[in-house]
Amino acid sequence: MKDPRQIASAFDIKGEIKEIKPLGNGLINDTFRLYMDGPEDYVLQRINNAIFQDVELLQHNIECATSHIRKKGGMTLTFIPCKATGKTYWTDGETYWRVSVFIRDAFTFDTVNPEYSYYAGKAFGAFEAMLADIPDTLGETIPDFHNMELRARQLHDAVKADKAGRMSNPEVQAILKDLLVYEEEMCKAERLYREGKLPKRICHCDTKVNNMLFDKDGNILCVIDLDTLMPSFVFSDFGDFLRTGANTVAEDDPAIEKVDFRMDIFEAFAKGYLESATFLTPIEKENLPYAACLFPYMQAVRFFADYINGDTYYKIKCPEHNLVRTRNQVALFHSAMKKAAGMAAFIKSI
Ligand code: GN1
Ligand code: MG
Repeated sequence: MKDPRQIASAFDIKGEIKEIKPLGNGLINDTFRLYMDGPEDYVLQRINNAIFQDVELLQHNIECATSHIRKKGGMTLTFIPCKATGKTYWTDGETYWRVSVFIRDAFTFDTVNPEYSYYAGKAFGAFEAMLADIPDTLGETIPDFHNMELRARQLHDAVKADKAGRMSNPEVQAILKDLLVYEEEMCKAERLYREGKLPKRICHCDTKVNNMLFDKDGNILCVIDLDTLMPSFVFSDFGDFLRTGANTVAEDDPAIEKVDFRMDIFEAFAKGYLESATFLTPIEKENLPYAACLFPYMQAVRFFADYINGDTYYKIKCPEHNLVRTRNQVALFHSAMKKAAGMAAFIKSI
């Protein structure tokens, strides 16, 4: 890696850099905070271009979306152009970097209570509503990112190749068998789309709890981590928030007996979301409980395929990390499935 200080100075930033420290806990990009002697601090990020292969498209999506939100008076991220090219990223042909303004006095959370969950629902619904009339065409920064049929195929390919020799483990076989039972049911969104019954809209596609900035009073400042902003089903944003927000424990907690899908979080989030996502069609609305089950399932499939492939996608902190994550997400999926009827009843009631 090149010196972050040198890279940062390629951007049109104000003041001198006092210090650079790692920031956040994303699983894909490397993120740093630039402490400046000027009025603003910045966030410097190395974009993982093995995963985001079209950085030009990625930054195009982000620039269009942030300027559209800003025009509507919403708060959003501000990216700094590169001095030499005027583009919002810098590259030496190998690595890709970008800089945005650091938002001060903001907090992120890895867990939420029902009150914050309601605000989050409102914020993500409002985010989608603001982008509903964006005039630009946005592309898929990771093609078929939340396509369950593709994710299922990738799991089958991983199993067949067994690159890391992990398929001989009986537990791995048992998890596979369990996941396969639900595969067809979980691919419902793609079928509805092919039948012309389900639209794609501009979605955030990584609505983890910690991708939202709050102020000290609990007001939502803005939605961050816009890399996966792309056309998708609304299920992405609804389901992925609950995957992290409604789980009683973190997605990689090994204590799977503690995993439970929290209905209080579901109800608060759904209420907020339905208040601001007023554009939803009846099919989208009635499938929100499916979305709440789909995302733990899809994430289980993704972590599991990565484990079988020998951990090439997600950053890991221990050799079994992806297996631990898989167990956790499978448990969450089963908990959500048990509560799906209750979720449907709640959605109907509001
Ligand atoms: C990745 O990097 P991070 O933590 O924001 C992943 C998400 C997963 C998530 C699981 C581009 O997001 O899709 O849900 O890890 N992002 C990408 O924690 O694959
Ligand atoms: Mg993130």
